[in-house]
Amino acid sequence: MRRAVCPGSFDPITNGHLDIIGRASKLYDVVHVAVMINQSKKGLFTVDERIAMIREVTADFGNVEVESFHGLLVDFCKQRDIPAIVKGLRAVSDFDYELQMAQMNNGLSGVETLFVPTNPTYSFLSSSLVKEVATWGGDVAHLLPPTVHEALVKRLGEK
Ligand code: COD
Repeated sequence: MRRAVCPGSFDPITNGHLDIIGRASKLYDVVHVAVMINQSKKGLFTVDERIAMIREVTADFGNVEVESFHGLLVDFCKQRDIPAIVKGLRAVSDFDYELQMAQMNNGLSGVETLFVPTNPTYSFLSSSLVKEVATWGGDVAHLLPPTVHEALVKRLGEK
């Protein structure tokens, strides 16, 4: 069984994330989506809310498992016998940090990182930018799955 993991904060999942997860799901038998818990970063959505949104929007892929993890990504991989991390690369600016993490993770445990070039439609897209634009009333509906967009508008309205 070929397994890979797509890790991230997913606060919330965007069409850019979804594109990478969908493409990974065609290459691997099982794709684990790991919502990595960073206690120093207060999210707009709780980890459970993020997991529920990701499960809903990846259900049609048929081979995606979603869970959270508190700790090192390499330990998530070790515990589930996952040999590969799949990451999207948006621009050269992503590369420096992603390369560092890939080399650190490989040095720690031998896990490989595979980079998938982003769909150019989403090359400028990040969860933080979407939240910022939506906070000021900008239209981000085309950048998120519809149910995620609905949840974002509702959450920002509560603030
Ligand atoms: N197009 C394509 N891919 C995208 C896009 C887009 N528009 N947006 C995001 N992605 C991909 C990227 O591969 C990105 O890395 C991933 O989705 C997740 O993005 P985010 O923004 O949700 O998550 P980040 O960048 O906050 O995630 C960082 C991790 C949680 C993966 C990292 O910090 C980590 O592995 N932490 C666990 C602790 C650990 O092991 N630390 C040591 C690392 S060496």
